[in-house]
Order: sequence, then structure tokens, then C-alpha cells
Amino acid sequence: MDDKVCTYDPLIELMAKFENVKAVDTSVDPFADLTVEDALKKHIVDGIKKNLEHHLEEALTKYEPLAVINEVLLGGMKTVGDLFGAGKMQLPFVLQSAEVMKAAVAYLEPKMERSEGSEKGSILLATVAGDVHDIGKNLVDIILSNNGYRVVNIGIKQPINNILDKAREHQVEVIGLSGLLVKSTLVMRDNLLEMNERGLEGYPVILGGAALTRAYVEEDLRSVYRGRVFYAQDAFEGLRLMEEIGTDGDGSASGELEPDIESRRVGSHRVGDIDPSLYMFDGVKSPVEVVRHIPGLPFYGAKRTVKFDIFELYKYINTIALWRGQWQFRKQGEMTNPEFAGWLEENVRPVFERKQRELATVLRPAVKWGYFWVQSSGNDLIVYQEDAQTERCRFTFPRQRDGKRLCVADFFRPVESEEPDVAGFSIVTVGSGVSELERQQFAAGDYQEYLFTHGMGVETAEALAEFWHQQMRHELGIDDEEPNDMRLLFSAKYHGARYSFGYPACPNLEDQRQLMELLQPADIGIELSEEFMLVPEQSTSAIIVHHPAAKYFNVR
Ligand code: B1M
Repeated sequence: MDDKVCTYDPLIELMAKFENVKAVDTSVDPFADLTVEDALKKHIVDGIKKNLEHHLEEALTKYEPLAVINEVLLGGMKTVGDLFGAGKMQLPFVLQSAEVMKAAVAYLEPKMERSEGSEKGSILLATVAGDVHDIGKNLVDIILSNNGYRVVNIGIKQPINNILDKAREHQVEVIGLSGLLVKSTLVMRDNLLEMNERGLEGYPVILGGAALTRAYVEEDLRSVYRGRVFYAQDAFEGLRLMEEIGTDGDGSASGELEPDIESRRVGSHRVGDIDPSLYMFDGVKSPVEVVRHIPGLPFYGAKRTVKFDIFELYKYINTIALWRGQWQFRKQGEMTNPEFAGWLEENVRPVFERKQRELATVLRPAVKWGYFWVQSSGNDLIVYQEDAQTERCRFTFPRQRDGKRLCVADFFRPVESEEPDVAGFSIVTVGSGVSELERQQFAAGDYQEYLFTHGMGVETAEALAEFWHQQMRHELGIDDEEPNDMRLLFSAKYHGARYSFGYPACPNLEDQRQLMELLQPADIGIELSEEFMLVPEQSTSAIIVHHPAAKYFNVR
């Protein structure tokens, strides 16, 4: 090609480059022409900290500091709540508004008279005994404390004695309990019984967390507790309930009155129990065929690795789970699906890329994994010593009562076959640094970053488990069905399956103890708490099953 000839129009090329760049006129003050009240509301609703103090000072020439909070700023937070409720505002932006609210209150507080109580009400928040889940309760804290409530957040794994002591010490009006584990639903029930016992039913109680159902709380638990007990599906329902309790409303979603305790049924919505009869083998197995070709044992016992290219791992992050699940970016208004996908790419991918860089040295991926000789017997999986004969430990899995009557044990050769089978186990962590950073960001009031960091920790742990499961399929030689699309990988469209203890096909969390014995993960810094939770928090474990028919299923 003659390099003196220009084959394109430089002006058109230049214009194309700037096609999507919007000109921002930085000389325009977004607060110009607004009254001070509207300016402050705009700070809150749009999450803008710049010039906040200037507008607060201006407001202080007109109002007492407490009135600035109650009459102006909280109005802004109310708009935020309404927008969120109407699906017009995303959680990360709600948190940004809460950050501005916190900064404004911190600025005004020293200027208030000591006697000026600015609280609309007060609540103690705790995650119940045995449960380590923090973020749900902390989101409730952020929303309530930045909407004028005094929140005493006493943290995770809280026994009822401590909850009640702290409630009395801090003179709170309401007790809020959170928990994500199935067991926590029973702990909450026990806590309510204990409160009855001690004659403390004067405390209204709000319960939240993924393992609960509205029916369990509003029917079963209401029949147990002599006081008032409410279910909050999310932080904003918690806020609404606090408002209703404060005005002496009954707080129930349906507006019904205090339940007639005697007439309530108990038991139909119990979510905490695992029926022991599901673990008993009645001789009827599922129609899963005995697998003919068993993979060779790659090695017997456990190995560790800490060598990872973190940016390679990031490729295994399920962006749907992170962006929509953890970060809670939701479709706004009339957006079509393709428009939303485009919006996410434009607005959320840059955050994702920034967090990848920021957390590259904070996340410390480490894996322990191994292979063992096994055989099944009824609902049991027997794990053998290296001689493939001496029993080392045994897992008992539940069996579906109806339908296919599936049970994890059926995916392995039975003792009668006289040939040993192979099972894999894995345990992965991204370390404790990310949880430490989260705690700092939460304490500093960097709420949006807190949510982003937490989500990255969670989904990198999950990505590591997914990535390592793929390595194990290679190692086992069962990589004949590897999907060429990440979305199919995330839907488990491959040969075999990865079951985590505590999930529906193997719900017994206590089985973590035997897995720990097999893998000995102390050398990658993982320990098991008394309540069978993994420490560090962002860790996950699994049994790896090579049977081609192994897929996820529920046992009820
Ligand atoms: Co796992 N996990 N996990 N996990 N995990 C759950 C909790 C589980 C319920 C999933 C399931 O079975 N479907 C299950 C527990 C079941 C059980 O008890 N048997 C489970 C399990 C089993 C496990 C492991 C044991 C699996 C294993 O490795 N063998 C393991 C344990 C980890 C450990 O011990 N450290 C594990 C690991 C993990 C990951 C690391 C991969 C990851 C992160 C965990 C973490 O954050 N520490 C993870 C995830 C992401 C989940 C699910 C899918 C999502 C949790 C979450 O981040 N929610 C979860 C299933 C689920 O919740 N659907 C599950 C987002 C959070 C903001 O919501 O806390 O619910 P949430 O709070 C909400 C509302 O609930 C409400 O408002 C909040 C904000 O809107 N709310 C309140 C909460 N408290 C409230 C209080 C109120 C009012 C509202 O007033 C007082």
C-alpha cells in the first residue's frame, strides 16, 4: 500500500472516537438556584458529598442542627427509600446516599446540645448464636441508622444472654435478629421461647435472613412468642417495620392485628428441621446406574496449592451472581433486557475491573484437595484408607422420599461390587484479608465500597471452587463434557457434580468435620468453628462426584 495515500477521512475517524463521550460542563453548579433545603436533599438523593458542609452551614443559619436532620436530611432519605421501593434506585446508590447522610450527621452532631435526642427509635441488631453471616444485618444497620434510628449492632454469633444484656444496657426498644443458616431459624425460635420464659415479651422482635420464610415467622413463631414478632425480607422492610412499631402499629405486612396466640398452628412451616427419616435406608434405591468406567485415583490423600494467577481466577467469576446478586444492580423502569445488559457493561463492568485491581493482593486464594477410595452402602458413603479396604470414615446422605429417590451415595459403586470407587474432596479460601478490609470499610462508613468488596470476596471464593473443580475433572480424566461457554460452566453443564455440605442434597453441616479430617486444611489457614462454619468466612468445601448422572437435586 502507498503510505502517502490516506484511505480514511481523519475527521470522521476522530468523530467516531468521541461518539459516546458526553460533554460535561463542569462550570454548571448542579445546586445553583436550589433552596438550601432542596440542595441538601439533592446531596442525599444523588449521593454527592462535594460542598455538603457549605450547604449544612447555610442551613444552620435557619435551623437548629437537629431540625436540619429531622426536617431536611431525613426527607432526602425518605425519597431514597421510596425510589428504591419503586425499583427506581439501585442498592449501591442507596448506600452512597447513606454515606452522605452519615457524613452530614457526623458534621452536625458536635453542634447539638447533649440533651437533644435525635433518634426516632432504637434497635439492637445481632446475628444469632452459631451463625457468622454479617452483611445482611449490616445493611439493615446502614439503612436504619441513616434514617434516624439508634442502632446497637453487637455482631455475629450472639447468644441470647448477651443479646438481652446488651438490649437492657443500651435501653433499646426493639430486638432485631438475623441469620442465614437453617439452624438459625431454630435458634431464633429458642431465643423467643427464652424471652417468654424471662418475661421479656415486651420487646418487639424483627427477624430476617435467607433461611426464614414469612409463613414460618408470621404463623409459627407468632404462635410461640407472647410479644410481637415480625418478618423483614430486606433492610427496607426492616425500616418500614420500625416506623410502624414506633407509631404503635402492629407492623404486620397484611395489617392484621396482634395474632391470637392460641389459635395459631405450629409446625406446618418449620424450616429448620432435617427429617431424620430421610437418612434411613429402606432398601429402595434410585435408578442411577452403576458407572462402568471408574477414573483412576490421581493420588491418595490431600495436596495443597497457593499458586494462582488472580486475574485468571477472576475470569471464573459469575458476573450475574456478582452484579445482580451480591451488588444488587437491578433493571430500572422500562429497560428491556438488552438495554439492561448494555447498562451493566457500561456502568458496572468498570467497577468490577477497578475492584479486580484493588483486591489483587488482598485476596489470597488457597486450595486443599484430594482423592480417596470409597464405596456406597445404602445411604452411606464409606471412605477407605489407602489400602482401599479399611474404613476411614463414613458419610450418611439423605434420600429423596418421592420421585427418583436420589441419594448422593447412589453415584458410587456399592460394597457388593467389590471394586473400589473414587471420590474427590476440595476446600478453598480467598483468605481473611478481604473480610478485614470489609470491616474497615463498614466502620469508616464507606458503605458502597463495603458492598463491592464483600461481593468480590464471595464471588472470588465461588470462582476458585469452580476453577478448581475444573482442574479436578482434568485430573480425573472426566473432562469429556467441558463447556466452551462460561455460562454453561456456571450452570454445571459438565461431567459430574460438586456438592457442598449444607446444601440441599447433603444438608448435614456436621459432615464438614469429616471433610476437614480428610483434607487437613490448617496449612492453608482454614479451621472449623464449633458450629461447623469455616473460618475464614470466604471459604467453601465440596465432595466431587465423577458419575455422569450426578446433578444437583433437592431432598425433602
Ligand atoms: Co453459603 N450458604 N455456604 N456461601 N450461601 C447459604 C447461607 C445457604 C443458605 C445456601 C443454601 O443452602 N441454599 C447454606 C446454609 C444452609 C444451612 O444452614 N445448612 C450455605 C452453605 C451450606 C454454605 C457452606 C457451608 C457450603 C460449604 O462450603 N460446604 C459454606 C460455609 C462458609 C463458611 O462456613 N464460612 C458456604 C460458603 C459460601 C460462599 C463463601 C461461597 C458465599 C459467601 C458466604 C458469606 O457471605 N459468608 C456463600 C453464599 C453467597 C451464600 C448464599 C447463596 C447468599 C448469601 C448472601 O450473600 N446473601 C446463601 C443462600 C441465600 O442466602 N440465598 C448461602 C446476601 C445478603 C445481603 O443477604 O444476609 O440474606 P442476607 O440479608 C438480607 C435479607 O435476608 C434481610 O436484609 C438483608 C439485606 O437485604 N435481612 C434482614 C437479613 N437479616 C435481617 C435482619 C433484619 C431485617 C432484615 O432485622 C433484624
